[in-house]
Amino acid sequence: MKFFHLATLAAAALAFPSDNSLAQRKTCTTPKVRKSWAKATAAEKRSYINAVLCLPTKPSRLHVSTHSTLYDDFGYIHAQLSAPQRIHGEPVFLPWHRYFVQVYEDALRSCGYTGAAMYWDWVADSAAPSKAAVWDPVLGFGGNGSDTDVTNGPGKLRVVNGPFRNLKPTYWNAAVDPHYLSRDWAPGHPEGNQAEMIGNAYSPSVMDEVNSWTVYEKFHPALESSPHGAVHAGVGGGRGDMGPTSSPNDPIFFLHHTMVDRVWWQWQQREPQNRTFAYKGVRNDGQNATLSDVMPMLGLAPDAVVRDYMDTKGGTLCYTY
Ligand SMILES: *[C@@H]1O[C@H](CO)[C@@H](O)[C@H](O)[C@H]1NC(C)=O
Ligand SMILES: *[C@@H]1O[C@H](CO)[C@@H](O)[C@H](O)[C@H]1NC(C)=O
Ligand SMILES: *[C@@H]1O[C@H](CO)[C@@H](O)[C@H](O)[C@H]1NC(C)=O
Ligand SMILES: [Cu+2]
Repeated sequence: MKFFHLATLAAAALAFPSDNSLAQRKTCTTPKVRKSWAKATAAEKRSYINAVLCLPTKPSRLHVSTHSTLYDDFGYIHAQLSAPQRIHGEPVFLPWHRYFVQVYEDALRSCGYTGAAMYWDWVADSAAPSKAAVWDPVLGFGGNGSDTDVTNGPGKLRVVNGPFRNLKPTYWNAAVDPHYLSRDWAPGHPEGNQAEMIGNAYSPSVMDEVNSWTVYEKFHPALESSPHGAVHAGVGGGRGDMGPTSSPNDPIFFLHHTMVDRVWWQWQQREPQNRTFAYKGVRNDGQNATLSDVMPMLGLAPDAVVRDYMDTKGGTLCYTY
């Protein structure tokens, strides 16, 4: 926006939380622009993939298992924070995953990546998710797992193509269980009116319903349950890494969650004065959620306060879509 009406400024001042206390609010003058994978250049994709492949060469920040690396820290803490459940099924779902994606982007940067996080626009691909550019075997994440490859043993379908075919995550849920990256794309059931990879649950018409909610306490659960959950189930199936609580094992997790974040950001942008700091609902411990709630990151990064992750161009964040 080039200029602001006085009235808009006044409304923003009113909506801005009075107890905002972040010690040093940085100014965000040149936000990074997060792109769709399908629209990124080949050089950008290569650079992203190479940074992902560098993560397993970096030491774990958590040192909880002798096997694990910085790559594994993400699956590990996501699993730890999911049992008991502290990051899903409650209002913190959106800001916690926004923070988590940022921590990952910063980790990629420590591996030489200079771009921003990227997203998989699964709404655009919902009619034929298996054909999406993100699954490209050269400039993408590889495809469905194989049910003939036996290197993983039963129960996990190894991804045998693409740059991540030799990636070996350490955890499955919270247990040490080294295995090759796995996927089990849900097949369609035409007779049950279900599309391949459950694409019918993240179609444009489903998104219209999600986006029609005007308050956070309705919008958040609608986004988390159907589109978000269906992408996990559609990619992970019963025998893939996107299913269990260690789902950040699959590098597509971060493109999925950047898309979830983009849907939230677009919703916030529709009425920025009212929605940037809109945050409401009941926590899993029965208390009402507040902007002062703390988001745990278990040593991978500092714990953070929800308020500082509501505005993608304020607090510690500086990006847009
Ligand atoms: C993914 O692969 C598994 C194992 O071969 C198969 O059962 C499933 O139908 C495949 N999914 C899709 C959408 O092709
Ligand atoms: C914010 O919400 C109020 C009350 O629901 C509404 O009257 C107003 O139009 C909204 N402001 C903007 C900028 O949309
Ligand atoms: C949560 O807030 C509502 C009002 O919005 C109030 O009625 C309820 O008692 C609060 N619950 C708790 C546990 O504080
Ligand atoms: Cu999650």
